[in-house]
Amino acid sequence: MHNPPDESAIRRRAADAGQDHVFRFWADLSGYGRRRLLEQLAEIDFRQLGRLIERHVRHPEPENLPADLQPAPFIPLPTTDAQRRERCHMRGRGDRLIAAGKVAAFTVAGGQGTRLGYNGPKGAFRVGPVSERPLFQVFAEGILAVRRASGAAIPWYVMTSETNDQATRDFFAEHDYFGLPRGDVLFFRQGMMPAVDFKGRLILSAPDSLARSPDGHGGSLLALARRGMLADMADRGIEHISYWQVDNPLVPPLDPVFLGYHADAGSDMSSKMARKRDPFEKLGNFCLSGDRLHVIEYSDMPDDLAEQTDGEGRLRFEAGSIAIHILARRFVERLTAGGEFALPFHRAEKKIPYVDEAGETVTPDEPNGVKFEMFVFDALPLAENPVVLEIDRAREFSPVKNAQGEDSPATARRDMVRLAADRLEAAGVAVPRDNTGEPTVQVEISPLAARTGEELKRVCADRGLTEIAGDTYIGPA
Ligand code: UD2
Repeated sequence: MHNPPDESAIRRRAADAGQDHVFRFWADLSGYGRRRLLEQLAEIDFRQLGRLIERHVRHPEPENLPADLQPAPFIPLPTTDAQRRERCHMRGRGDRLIAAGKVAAFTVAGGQGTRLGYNGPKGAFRVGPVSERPLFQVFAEGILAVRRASGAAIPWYVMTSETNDQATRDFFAEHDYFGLPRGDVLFFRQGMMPAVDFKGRLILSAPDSLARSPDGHGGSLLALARRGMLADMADRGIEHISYWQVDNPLVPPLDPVFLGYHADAGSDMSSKMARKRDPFEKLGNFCLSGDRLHVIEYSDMPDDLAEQTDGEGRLRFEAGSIAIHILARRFVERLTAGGEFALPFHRAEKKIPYVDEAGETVTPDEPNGVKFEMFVFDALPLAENPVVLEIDRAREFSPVKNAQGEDSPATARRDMVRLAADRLEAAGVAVPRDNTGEPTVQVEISPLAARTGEELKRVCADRGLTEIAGDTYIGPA
């Protein structure tokens, strides 16, 4: 049980910070409402909030970009036999790490999924083009398939936030953890940050509640430490954390090649990259400043840099971040040990529902305030020996972000089908296509049926599958 919050101390702190307007409905609040408001205020670090308001609200300046930005080097997709042999060697190394039980899976799923407009945790979104498997099941099956192949227990850490924690836990419980051992799926909540208006005043979303939002995926590193997850990892002998976002159904949850490169370099934090489709694709940009690796978010990248090309007309800053990383557990421990957490907050102007003087909730049409978020890639400049590995986006990246258009359920399903069709053809199974090469049927493969090309060949032979006639899900036997 928590102790009841100390009303007078909290009121004093809020008043000292010039934020006592949040008590304006106090006389009308129930005991429950009063407690709720006090608990939310008790969590606020007013010193830090004051600094953020000064820096990002009272005297906002554009993001401080280093002046010497250069394109970051990366390990390209293999085109020579030597490069293919190297990837093969790294795969062996990564496979050994997985089999030795040194690798954990980690999904950040605390976001609010506002753009998709889906009501529920995004991981519950049914993305499977034929099976309608939810995103969480797609990941769970990927992990389960690696567990079976390697014989290793692979814990899966799932970061939620206050807004979706219970719904996420319930969803996993209802689905019996998708076949994973209950004790190897660990949920924990990230921190929340209060939002402020353009004068730097805390916003009430209800008479008894502050407008708050998750503190960004950068908050995941702090939450891993604060919620005891790093300690749990240490107990289990985990050394490397395979990190991805809940919105990407194509992600291989544990990629031995990537792990191999990461371990071989002695990297603190490694990243996957895809070549940007165009200068303004909504991907962070891998850059160097001095000898430090940075990701400059698309919205902060000056247009003239984004558009620069080399002598052959290729984008100079072509390396896009697809938000897949491996973190060394010890690196996260170092970043979060004592003192102040090193990652900066960024400012985002948002439309934030608020209560008016009459206590009615108003949803504004224009941004009316500022949210504060940390980004996980801001850990990269602090990382030693960071590796950036190019991947084939057709095989690994197709996020579900928007309800329609680019990066939507439709494009993610299309890319899942394309990948399955390519794999089936490589396994000798005919797939009907139209004259642009697009499959004319929906096909989907579960990694529990076939993880590798060899397995797919065998499964198709066993099931007597030589051609795909209609929509087909190759699921677990
Ligand atoms: C992110 C990257 C972008 C690119 C792209 C690839 C940022 C700022 N940009 O863009 O560079 O790599 O992804 O898909 O990250 N999340 C939390 N807690 C939070 C906020 C977000 O868990 O407080 C999770 C969220 O559930 C989702 C992921 O982080 O899994 C992405 O967040 P986003 O949708 O805000 O990032 P986006 O699409 O702008």
